[in-house]
Amino acid sequence: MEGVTRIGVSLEPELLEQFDKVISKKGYVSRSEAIRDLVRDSLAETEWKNDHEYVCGVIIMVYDHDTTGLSEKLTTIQHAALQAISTTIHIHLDHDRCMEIVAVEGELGQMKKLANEMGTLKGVLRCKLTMASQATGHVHYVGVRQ
Ligand code: NI
Repeated sequence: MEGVTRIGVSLEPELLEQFDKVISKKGYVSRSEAIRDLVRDSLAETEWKNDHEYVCGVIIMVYDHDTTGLSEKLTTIQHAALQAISTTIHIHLDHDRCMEIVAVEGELGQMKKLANEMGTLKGVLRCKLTMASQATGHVHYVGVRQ
């Protein structure tokens, strides 16, 4: 491969065996590609430790829509964070549960606060913030905002 530097990595046999099992399950064709992805993830996560960093990502949330007042609370929180949210996708998972994918952009600290605010509400079963990338500093609106 052009433009790459080869490095040697020493691993204990057990660790290598576990690693090979995981990467084969994930469908990696080479150890190098799996290691490159791990390095990228690790670098990205380190970048995301600065709460003032401008980033974009998604909040994935699963909640029980029968919990009294929950849908209204989630809507109120999202309206209050209007500038940070570019779009929300709502999926009815089954009779009781809904999933929401909220695309967010802004300062990391704000994104964490928003995810935490929603994630700690009664009836929210899971709420996870995943950062995708550093962002340019403006939200790309989908559709017209009033
Ligand atoms: Ni629903």
